[in-house]
Amino acid sequence: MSEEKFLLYLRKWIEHNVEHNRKHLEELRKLLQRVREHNLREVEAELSASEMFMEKVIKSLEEALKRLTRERSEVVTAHEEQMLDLEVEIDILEINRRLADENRRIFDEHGIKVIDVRGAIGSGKTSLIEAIIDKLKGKCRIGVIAGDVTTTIDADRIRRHGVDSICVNTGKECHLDALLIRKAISKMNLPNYDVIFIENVGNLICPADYPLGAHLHVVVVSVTEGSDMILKHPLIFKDADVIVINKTDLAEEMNVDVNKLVKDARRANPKAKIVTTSVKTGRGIEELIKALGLS
Ligand SMILES: Nc1nc2c(ncn2[C@@H]2O[C@H](COP(=O)(O)OP(=O)(O)OP(=O)(O)O)[C@@H](O)[C@H]2O)c(=O)[nH]1
Ligand SMILES: [Mg+2]
Repeated sequence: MSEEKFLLYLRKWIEHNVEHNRKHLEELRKLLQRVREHNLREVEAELSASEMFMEKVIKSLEEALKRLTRERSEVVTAHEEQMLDLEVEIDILEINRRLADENRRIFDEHGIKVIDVRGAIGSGKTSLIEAIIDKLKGKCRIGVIAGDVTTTIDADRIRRHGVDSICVNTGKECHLDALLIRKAISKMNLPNYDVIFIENVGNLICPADYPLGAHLHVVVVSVTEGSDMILKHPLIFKDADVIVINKTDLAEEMNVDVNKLVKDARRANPKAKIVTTSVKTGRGIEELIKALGLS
């Protein structure tokens, strides 16, 4: 096939597929509307993601068509692969943001306050949630979505306090995402809850890029991670509403200055409420409940 013929064939193929995908997208949107009317949340989550991927496919095909009409030297650049990676990542973050907005809408419809608990591995996220549950028993109806890489250990711990807990395993991912949360809430009877805690996967980097639709973000660090955890991971603290410095009972033993951690937290995010806690002694738990607006 001559180059001229190939280019003509390619153009036709792209045009055909743009049209074809547009029709499918239109059909999908109509079905999605009906899925929403029937309140099929888990199906809706998957179809919403498909809708966004199809939009992306159409956009890429249209872009390819545009590029076909330009000089070929402009089409290929030295940084093509990097740009592609970047574009894919930006798209995934955008898709996550849109799903997070939809999650927020669902939570708001049910009048549920949702708290995303982020923090370092082993810093005490589950322990703090357990302590809060015990204090608020009978005062508000709590549900927990417990994110973990593989096990159900945290969800099992929470259930032992008489509270429903949905376990979300991320496989090898270092953060929860809005689609996983949508799937989790589709398994919950939302009118049963006033507050839902989401325990994110233990990590101080990845969860910052993946909003879940929560109303409040808590970040937990503990003195056992040393004196510089906050300085080393400033980004995750930037959008925290509440910063918790936990395991203060071990500060002396660890030779860590809690006041220094408080100062670092204040510098990383001057607007956040900062609470120092010890689940072991009970220090700061009431203050934390107040900071979360749950008292
Ligand atoms: N001494 C002391 N130990 C604590 C405190 N809070 C939690 N721990 C202990 O620290 C360990 C880890 O606590 P978890 O609550 O499982 O921590 P986590 O952040 O949920 O851990 P991952 O979900 O694995 O990231 C457990 O052995 C807890 O008993 C505290 O304030 N003081
Ligand atoms: Mg945990």
